Amino acid sequence: MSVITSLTDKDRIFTNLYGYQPWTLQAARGRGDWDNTKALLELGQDKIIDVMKASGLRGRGGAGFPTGTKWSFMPKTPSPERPSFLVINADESEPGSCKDREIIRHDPHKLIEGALVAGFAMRARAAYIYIRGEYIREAETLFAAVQEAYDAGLVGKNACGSGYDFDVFVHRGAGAYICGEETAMIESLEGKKGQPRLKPPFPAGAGLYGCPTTVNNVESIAVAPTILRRGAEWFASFGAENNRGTKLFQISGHVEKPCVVEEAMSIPFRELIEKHCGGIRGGWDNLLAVIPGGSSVPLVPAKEIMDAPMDFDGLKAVGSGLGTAAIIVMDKSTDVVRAISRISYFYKHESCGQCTPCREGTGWMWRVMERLRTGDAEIGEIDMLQQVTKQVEGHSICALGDAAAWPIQGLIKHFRPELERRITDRKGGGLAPMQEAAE
Ligand code: L3W
Ligand code: SF4
Repeated sequence: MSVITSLTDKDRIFTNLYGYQPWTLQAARGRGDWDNTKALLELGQDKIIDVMKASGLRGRGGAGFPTGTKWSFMPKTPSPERPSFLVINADESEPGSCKDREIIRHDPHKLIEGALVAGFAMRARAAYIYIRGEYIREAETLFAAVQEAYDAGLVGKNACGSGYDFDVFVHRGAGAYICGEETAMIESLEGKKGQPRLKPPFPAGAGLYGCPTTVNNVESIAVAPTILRRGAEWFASFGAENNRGTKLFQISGHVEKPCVVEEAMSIPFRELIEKHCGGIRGGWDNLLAVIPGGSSVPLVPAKEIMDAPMDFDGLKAVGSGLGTAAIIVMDKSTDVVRAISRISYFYKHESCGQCTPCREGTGWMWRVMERLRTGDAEIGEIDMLQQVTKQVEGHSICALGDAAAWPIQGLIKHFRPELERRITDRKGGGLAPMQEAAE
C-alpha cells in the first residue's frame, strides 16, 4: 500500500485552524460540523468503536494509545449507581505544545460534537473538558460554544434528537502541569490536590468518582466526527502502517515561520519544515538539533532527524518520540546545555513530590545540569548524572519522572563533548547563573 505523507487542503479536518472564519455554531455548521450528527449516533456504539479502531487513530496527547481500543474498555452496561464518564484533556502544558489551544480558539464545535459522539460510543453520562487555567480566552470561547450547543439541543437532554442524554461540563485548571496526567486530572476534577494515582487500576476501571472513565486528548476527540463521516479508510490512507491519519504539528524555534499545521502522519521532517515553515533560519547547515515531541522526549541531532518520518515509529527509531508533535527547532546559535537545563528546572518545579525518585531526582538533576551549564562541574559528574537519570526513569508513579530523565539522557548521548568542553574551559571564568538558579 502506498503511503500518503503530504496533505492538500481538501484532506484537512481542521478547516478553521487559523480563525479565518468565526468559531460560532452557525459558522461551524457551514463547515460541516453538527451535520446530521443523529445519523452518526444511529450507527450504534459498537459500530462507532469499530470505525475508530479501523481508522488507526492513536491518542494525540503523547502516549499514542489506540483510541478505539481505549473506548472499548468501557462497560457495555453501566449501572445508574456507577455511570461512565468521558474526560477530555485540554490541560495543554507540555512545553512546545499549542495545538489544542488552536482547536478550542477556532474550532470548538469540532470538540463538542466529538465529545457527544465519543461519549455516546462509550455509553458515558457526561463529558468533562478540563482546560488549562492559563487558557483564559479559550475557556471563554469554550463556555460560549457549549452554551450554543445546549441552546440548539445538540447536547443535554435528548441530544440531537437521539433520545440520548449527554451533558458537557467545562472545568478550568489552576496552573499545574501535572494535572495533564490523566489520574491527576481526575483527582483535580474531584476537588482534590492534583497528584497522579498508581495504575492499575486504569481509569476505564476506576476513574472519576471511582466510576469507569476514559481520558482523551482534545485532538483525538475533535477528529472523531470527521473520521465517522469520511470513513476509516479515508483516515487510514494517510501515514505509514501503525501511524495513521492526519496530525497537528506545532513547530516553534529557529524556523523562518513557526506555525501549527495539519499534515499527514509520517511526513519527513525536512519536507514538513520546507513546506510550512520556510526552512531553517540561516539554512539547513545551521540546524543543530530538534526536540520533536515536546520537552518530554530526547533531542535528536540535525543529521539524524532530516529524513525521519514524523510519526511514532520513525521518531522512536532515532531515539526520541512523537509525543504531542510539538517540534522545537534549535539552530547553531542555541546553547543546548542551557536549553536542557531550563527544561530540567521545569520538571523540578512541576514535580508533585509524592514519589522520592522524582521529587529528589528532578532537583538533583537540575542542580548538576546547572553546574554543567556553567562548566563548574567535574568530568565524573556527567556519568553520575546519567546514573541518576536511570534511577529516576521507570521508578516513579507517573511519566513525569521519565520525562525529566529523557532530555538529559539525550543531551549526554549527543552532546557529551560539549559538556566536557565547558568543564575544561571553566577556568576561563565560567558563565553567569541563570535567573532561576539565583531564585
Ligand atoms: C486500560 C490498559 N487503559 C494504557 C490507557 C491509559 C492512558 C493511555 C496511555 O502519558 C505521555 C507521557 C508524557 N487498560 C491500559 C490503558 N491505558 N494501558 O492508555 O497510557 P500511558 O500510561 O502510556 O500514557 P499517559 O500516562 O497518558 C502521556 C507524554 O505523553 N508527553 C506529553 C504530554 C503532554 C500533554 C499536554 O500538554 N496536555 O498531554 C509527551 O511526550 O510524557 O509519556 O489513557 O489509561 N491495560
Ligand atoms: Fe508526582 Fe513525580 Fe511521582 Fe509523577 S513521578 S507522581 S510528578 S512525584
